[in-house]
Amino acid sequence: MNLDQNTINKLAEHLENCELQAQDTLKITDEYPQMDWDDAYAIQEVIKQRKIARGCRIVGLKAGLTSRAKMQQMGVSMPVFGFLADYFAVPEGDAVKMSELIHPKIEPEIAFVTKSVLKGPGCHIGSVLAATDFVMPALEIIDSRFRDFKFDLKSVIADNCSSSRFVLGGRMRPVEDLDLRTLGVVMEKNGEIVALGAGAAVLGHPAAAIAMLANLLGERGEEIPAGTLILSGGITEAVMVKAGDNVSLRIQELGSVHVRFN
Ligand code: OOG
Ligand code: MG
Repeated sequence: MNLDQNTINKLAEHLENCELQAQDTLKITDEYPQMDWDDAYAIQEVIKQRKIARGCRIVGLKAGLTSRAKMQQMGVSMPVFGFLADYFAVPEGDAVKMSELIHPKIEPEIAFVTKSVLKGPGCHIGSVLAATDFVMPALEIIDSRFRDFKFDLKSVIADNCSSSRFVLGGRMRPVEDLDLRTLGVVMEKNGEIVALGAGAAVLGHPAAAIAMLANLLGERGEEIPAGTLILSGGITEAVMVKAGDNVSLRIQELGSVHVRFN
């Protein structure tokens, strides 16, 4: 670690205030180029603790930048991980309030819910599938706190990987009889197709994103408890949204989920 605890706390407070007040900022590595990976995750952790202290519950985890489409769109080359707080969840049928966000984008994902503990190192697709209770379609709304979504990997990790809102819907399906790689994915905005893909876009198999997360947490002595919701990462590029937009996602075998913005 290269940053002291005071600087980490100050950056966490600044980034969280940007989130809560829907204000953008410059990427923090501009001012702190010496920031390392541990510093970045330490800032994310302080943001999490600030939310818990305020009475929020942490309701899940997410992997991000797990598909080539997303890595290319954002100009980075490695997946990242973040957390989901209770108020990020938008019930299907409700509207996402644009006034609470800066410049949201939406992306199609496969959500996993676990039924047993996953603890790295050594987790692989097989361990993840064995530990999966069910999968379901998810729309993630990301909203980088960094101006024009311009960031590097360390800044985005500190910013809890642009996490903002998510919507779950469709059908809960156990994975036994599904090939998650070949599930077709269709996202529509206002009735027009804006993104097409298949599960394999995420690291060759979406369960590989969950295995990576378990192995990364394992390095820190942490595990993924049973019953954890995990977003496995955008399958296609993220798409800009504005007030009045309606977005729907259909995933083969998993049904559909919708959200609107106002
Ligand atoms: C970072 C968050 C990426 C995903 O699914 O790839 C993410 C970003 O693109 O702002 O959530
Ligand atoms: Mg995502």
